[in-house]
Amino acid sequence: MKTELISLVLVLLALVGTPTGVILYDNAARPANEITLVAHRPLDGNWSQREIRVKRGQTVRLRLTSEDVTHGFYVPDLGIDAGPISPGKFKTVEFTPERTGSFRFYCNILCSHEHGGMIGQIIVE
Ligand SMILES: [Cu+2]
Repeated sequence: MKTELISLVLVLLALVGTPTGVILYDNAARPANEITLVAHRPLDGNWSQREIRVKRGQTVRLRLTSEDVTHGFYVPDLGIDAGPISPGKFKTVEFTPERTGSFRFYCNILCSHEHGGMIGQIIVE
């Protein structure tokens, strides 16, 4: 009887504790500032966001993906070059801006004749 009670308590602890631990761990691992940026050819609307506002000193995680062809993501003044972003795949870039200002981002992989229009800016406040 006592063994059964102990088993029951252990099962309950596992049932409640596991999801709680997973949620706590997931939140701890995820920076406060996660932004998903979708690339598509300029005629279809360009980047999903052409202006990204972040805070100085706060770590930003960018999740980059493409809807059509392979694109690039390049922010020379922040030292970011994500390399090729394949359609349907995600690439993650993390950075912590140390100074305020406005930083241009570009597509740096020739994607279409509208390639030159694939620009935007990261504003660090
Ligand atoms: Cu391009």
